[in-house]
Amino acid sequence: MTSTGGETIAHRICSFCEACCGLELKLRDGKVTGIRGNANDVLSQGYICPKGAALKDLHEDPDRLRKPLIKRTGRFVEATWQEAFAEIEHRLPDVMKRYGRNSVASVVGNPAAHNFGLLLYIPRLARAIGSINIFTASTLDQMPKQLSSGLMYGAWLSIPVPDIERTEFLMIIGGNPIISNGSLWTVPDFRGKAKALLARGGKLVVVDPRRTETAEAASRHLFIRPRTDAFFLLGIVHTLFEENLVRLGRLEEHLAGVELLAAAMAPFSADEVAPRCGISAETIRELARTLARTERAAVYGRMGACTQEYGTLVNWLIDVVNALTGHLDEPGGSMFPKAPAFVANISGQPGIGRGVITGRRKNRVSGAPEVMGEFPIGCLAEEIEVPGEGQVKALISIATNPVLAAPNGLRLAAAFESLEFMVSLDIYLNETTRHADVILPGCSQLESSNYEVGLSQFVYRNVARYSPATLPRPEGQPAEWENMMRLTAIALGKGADIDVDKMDDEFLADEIRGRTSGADTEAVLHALSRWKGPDRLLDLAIRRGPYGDQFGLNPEGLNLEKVAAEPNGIDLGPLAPRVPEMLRTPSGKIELAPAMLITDLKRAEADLARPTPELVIVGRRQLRSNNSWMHNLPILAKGAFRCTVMVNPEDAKRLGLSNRSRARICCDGRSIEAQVELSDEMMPGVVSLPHGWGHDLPGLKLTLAAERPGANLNALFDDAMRDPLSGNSVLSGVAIEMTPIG
Ligand SMILES: Nc1nc2c(c(=O)[nH]1)N[C@H]1C(S)=C(S)[C@@H](COP(=O)(O)OP(=O)(O)OC[C@H]3O[C@@H](n4cnc5c(=O)[nH]c(N)nc54)[C@H](O)[C@@H]3O)O[C@H]1N2
Ligand SMILES: Nc1nc2c(c(=O)[nH]1)N[C@H]1C(S)=C(S)[C@@H](COP(=O)(O)OP(=O)(O)OC[C@H]3O[C@@H](n4cnc5c(=O)[nH]c(N)nc54)[C@H](O)[C@@H]3O)O[C@H]1N2
Ligand code: SF4
Ligand SMILES: [Mo]
Repeated sequence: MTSTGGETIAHRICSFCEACCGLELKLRDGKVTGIRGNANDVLSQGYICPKGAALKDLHEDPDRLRKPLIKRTGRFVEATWQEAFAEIEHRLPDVMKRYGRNSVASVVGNPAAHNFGLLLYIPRLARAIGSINIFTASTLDQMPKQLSSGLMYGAWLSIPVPDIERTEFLMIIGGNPIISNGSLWTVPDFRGKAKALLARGGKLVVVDPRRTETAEAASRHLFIRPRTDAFFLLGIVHTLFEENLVRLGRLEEHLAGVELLAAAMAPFSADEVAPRCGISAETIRELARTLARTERAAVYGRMGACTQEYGTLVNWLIDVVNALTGHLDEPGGSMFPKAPAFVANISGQPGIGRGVITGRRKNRVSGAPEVMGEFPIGCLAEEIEVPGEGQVKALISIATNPVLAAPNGLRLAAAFESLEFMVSLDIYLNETTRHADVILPGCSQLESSNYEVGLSQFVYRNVARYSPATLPRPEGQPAEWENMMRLTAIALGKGADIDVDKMDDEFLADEIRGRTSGADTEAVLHALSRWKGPDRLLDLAIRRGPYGDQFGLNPEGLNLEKVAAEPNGIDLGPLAPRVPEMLRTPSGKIELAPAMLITDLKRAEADLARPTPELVIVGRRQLRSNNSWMHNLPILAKGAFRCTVMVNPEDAKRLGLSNRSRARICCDGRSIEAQVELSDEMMPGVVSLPHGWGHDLPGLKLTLAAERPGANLNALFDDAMRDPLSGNSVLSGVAIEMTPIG
């Protein structure tokens, strides 16, 4: 922070989305007077989107909760922190005692991934509760990529990203980074980087059932029938083998399963798959040839590639194509970042590991396998509804709004209402938290320090950046990690009235003692003593990490003090090849043909000739929106109404729909109403509606959002529709019927 004439300049990383832009904030008298991109930030170089500036509106939003709420006879009343925790202590252990630990479920949402005070304290709380019932937004999002990466490279989050500054050819499947600003890929100012790619003679190809903003900026756009990407990619892989285009390069000795893979491709020639995906066999072959013959190329996929029943196959095949064309782990191809802290592929023995397994447990009602320690969020409602031993009776929701974000959200809402006890850690009284008995509000983002724990392994360039708290917390407001510790203490039977700092010390000492000898533990604790809470965990992780000072063994190395001293961040250089050092598979190789995926090809083969439904619906992200929770911020809510269903004019004619008319959208007896927007951006037979809307439920405190509530896309979907391997919900390409209203 620097101060002149009563004005202070502060820096922090925006944690609204994965781009992680560096912000420069102007402050006067404890108020934010301006926000812009930090031109000197080592990663984002001044880039900012409209949401970054909305941090001020969020901080000032009168609807943002500042005091805990307790529900008394059906109505929320403000309470002190002491009263709120006393209520939880009174009710949560009682449920655990009467019904067992598995009766308490936790559900964690997207902002927790961007808030290290929550994220780093989830494992402690989960262990204290000891329930198998853990659910997160990952199974609405990226679980297929985590599973395919885990199987191939041995760690769930070892996910390669395009080396965009050096590539000549980038193919994007089911992602719209100009709007989303990148996902499982931290790439601020994607538009600028795409422009630079085209300017140096490179090509950008977008495969999407909508001609998206990214497609508009690309050299080529291909419509694809939703949910058929596995077939499209199988056609490419088949062609690579058929035409002898496979070029393994440096990775050859590190790849296992190439022959098995080749044999498994037999049923999927470009001619066989083309009718299913709506992309011609000639185009599929031509793309395979281009990928194989271009020196520096990468294929990348995102939400559209994940939220389908073959999500794990699709995400595996993306990396298979990169590997077979010699572009995996190569400059200009798809590469593995090297994060400074917390990441599985920087710790333990390099080059080998235990790999990943799934299905160590099955969920009680429908037998879905656990993946990465959690069950599919699509199983949450049934676990609450179906009686029997292990039925969920209490819920802890952490920064999540599944009533709008998860399929069949209204079923979930009814299930939440039937719980004996629910506590929500959130900042709003919204569609999900209205069902809670106690809401514990997190502080404003500006009032806490932060570090992007997970995203630093998906960056287009390695960096170390830390955000100190910009403003002090209001008197009495705890940090979110302190709330997490207090909940942990309650679950452990220690009561709410613990000394949080002391308990945090004890946990940390135990965790360090597990890995070092007694005398070293004291020395390490002493070395970390200038930090508290998540900051202290961060200092420990950085110091032990690949760039760390190793507590003095590498005096030039990093620690939190050095990182915090650089408001613009520390540049750790472009991505560099990491295979085999980053592998954590038991074989020490990249598994190109994991048994689970080869077996799953049979399911795809049997489904090759499935007929195309007449009309399907897909989702759409928008620049001034972020999932379900930013529709209450004035700077973002202004302008044209955006929750419209885009329909191709040809389809509209057939269905009797006109621009701005209202339509009913039905799916298996569930229905919503939405405003029609005619658009030739849409592939015929496909309509698109954004998710995260539907703020017209009773009992919300979202004044502005409720003025233009929009429709809840997820109210249409069946929560049982999943990719059986990863448990990810199917949220795309779902067959619907559409009829005019009035
Ligand atoms: N149909 C369809 N559905 C989708 C998607 C889609 O593309 N199509 N996308 C899916 C994806 S990718 C995701 S990630 C999920 C998101 O699913 P969720 O994470 O469940 O939904 P969000 O809308 O992000 O809700 C975030 C919640 O966190 C609260 N919150 C915000 N900041 C904080 C904070 O600092 N502390 C605390 N304690 N709470 C906070 C907000 O008030 C809100 O209640 O939605 C999924 N749902
Ligand atoms: N402005 C804004 N930014 C965000 C978010 C937000 O809500 N708003 N959310 C954040 C989150 S949580 C995430 S996970 C990321 C997501 O980041 P992205 O995945 O880049 O964003 P989406 O807009 O969901 O892109 C999915 C694309 O897939 C297409 N699609 C749908 N079905 C299919 C299909 O079957 N096959 C193919 N090939 N394409 C298909 C859709 O038309 C859409 O263009 O964005 C993050 N950034
Ligand atoms: S793109 Fe926008 S929302 Fe995302 S980090 Fe940057 S400023 Fe924040
Ligand atoms: Mo997401």
